[in-house]
Formats: sequence, structure tokens, C-alpha cells
Amino acid sequence: MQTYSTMRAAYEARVAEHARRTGPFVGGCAWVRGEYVPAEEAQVPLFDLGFLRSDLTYDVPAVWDGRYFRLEDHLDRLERSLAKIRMAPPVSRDELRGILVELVRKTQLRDAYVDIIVTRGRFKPGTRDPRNTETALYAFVIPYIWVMPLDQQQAGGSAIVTRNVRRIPVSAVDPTVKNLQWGDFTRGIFEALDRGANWPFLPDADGNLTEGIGYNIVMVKDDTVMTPGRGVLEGVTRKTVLEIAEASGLKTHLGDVPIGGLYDADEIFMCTTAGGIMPITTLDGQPVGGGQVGPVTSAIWDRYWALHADPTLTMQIDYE
Ligand code: PDG
Repeated sequence: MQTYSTMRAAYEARVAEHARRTGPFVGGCAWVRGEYVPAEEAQVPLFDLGFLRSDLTYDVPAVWDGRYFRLEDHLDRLERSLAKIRMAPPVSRDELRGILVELVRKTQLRDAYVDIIVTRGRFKPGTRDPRNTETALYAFVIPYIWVMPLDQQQAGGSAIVTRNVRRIPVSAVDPTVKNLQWGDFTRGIFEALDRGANWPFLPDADGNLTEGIGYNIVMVKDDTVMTPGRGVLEGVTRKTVLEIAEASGLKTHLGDVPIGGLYDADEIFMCTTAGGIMPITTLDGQPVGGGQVGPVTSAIWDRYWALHADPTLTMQIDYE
């Protein structure tokens, strides 16, 4: 990866610079019931249905080198999720954007993980009618999270296709609504760890690939980049990957990816906002392709991070 060392050095310099800042919010800032509080002190009210029933949706954009990356794509997805589960937006899009910028400003973080959570709120006393609640907004900004640590991104990680758990059916929980009903993923990560790997890939009941615990999955075969077209979250990182692939002259397939095809892949990687492009070099104990991070993954990795400086995809934060 050509840009790996320069990207990493610049990132580490920003982290070191941040470590010298002081103030109540440098470790993170949360927005809870109309107030900005240090992230570690933020609390959830017990009777919020988000907590009691996981009746919520959320979205996770990120800030990289002082810029929000594809924030409008995340806000679009959040609005679609809210509509699908019949929740009213708790604040307007402009207000939300304002809160998200203010949260970053308070922390002074240049690289951040940003979580926006909308819950159904709470039932009116004496009722259980989900139509009569006021939705509640929570948000927080904390230092950037690497779902796959940067060190591991150079060598690649070890994944398994789960045998003991499938992805919850689309007919039960719509995976395009970003949700925290993670029971299947939690079983998947335990199975992966039990089998000496770190990354579970969950199949659906038809033997097609879905996704994993917070990431989409992409495979490369010859000159085609393939990723499941249904039964998964429509990831913003996945969208960027497909755009990069098309711009590089590769073919793309957004459709069913049978599990069997994975064992024949030249390259495999996972992708998410919190970690970017995460190469997988071992699958079910066997090397993927040559067992090294492949050239397509590498090129997409480089381009993905380069795009974080592109003014058309980013929103610069004014820290003053
Ligand atoms: N699939 C699932 C189930 C996800 O939760 C996510 C996002 C993705 C795919 C990738 O979507 P995008 O490219 O838009 O980020 N997962 C982040 C991972 C961070 C974490 O804390 O695990 C999330 O759930 O917040």
C-alpha cells in the first residue's frame, strides 16, 4: 500500500497533537436531551424504548483530518431508516448538522467516530401506543475507531463463514435500517473467536453471503468487484468502494454472492466507516488468493483514504 505509511504517520501526528489538548471534552462529547456533556458522563434514561426494546435507528459518520466524510449520505440514510420504522425526525436536518459540527468543535478532535442515535422515546403514562411517543436524539463524538486495527490492515485479517448462525432474515429485521438488534452478530463473533479467527461472515438461509459485525463484505474475482445487493446495510463505504472500482475500469456486481464463490476469490475485504477498507487474507483457515493483501484491495485502500481530502465529498470543520 503506497499511501499506508504516509497516511499513518500523519494520523499519528494528529493523535499526538490532540493528546496535548486539555478541557472537559477532549475525550469525547455527547448530546443528550439538549445538552452537551463529556462523553463519559452521558447517561440514557432507563425508560427510553431505545434502551428497553432496541426500538431505535442510528448512523455513524466519521471525521477524518478535520472534515466530515460523506455526511450527507449518512444523513440521507438516517432519514430513510427513520421513515421505514415510522419515527419522526427529532430535529430538522439543519439542526442535526449544527449539533454534529458543534460536537466535533467541542472535542477539537481531527479524527472522530460520530454516532447519531434516534430512539422511539418513551410511552405516555398508562399507554403502550408506539404512535404517541416523542422520538429522542442522542449523539456523541469520540476518537476515531478502527474496527480492524491499522497494523492488521497491512497483513490482513482472518475470517470465517459462520456455521452456527445465519443473518436474521430480511422479513424479520430490515437490514437496510441501521439497527442494534445484534444478536446474530454477537453469536457470530463468538463463533469466530472460538474457531481462532476475528471476523465472522454471516450467510443467509439461501447460502448467500450477507455481512458481518459492523461491516459489508466485498470479494474480487478476476476484474470484478462483488458485494451482496440485498440482505445487508447499504454501506456508505461500500458505495465509495463501488465508485472507486468503476472509476478504475473494474467491473462491479451488486447482487447475490453465493458463499461457495468466496473460497475461489482472488481477494476479500470488509468495509465500514469505522476502519475503512479491511483486507481479509485467511478464510476458514485457508489463504485467500495468494494469502497476501491483493493489488485491487491495495489500490482501493489508497484511493479511499485519498478521497477523504476531496472537497466534493467532505465538509471542512471550522474549529474556532
Ligand atoms: N453493515 C453493518 C451491519 C454495519 O453496522 C455497518 C456500519 C456497515 C455494514 C458499513 O456501513 P458504512 O460503510 O456506512 O459504515 N458499522 C459501524 C461499525 C462501527 C462499530 O462500532 O462497529 C457501526 O455499526 O457503527
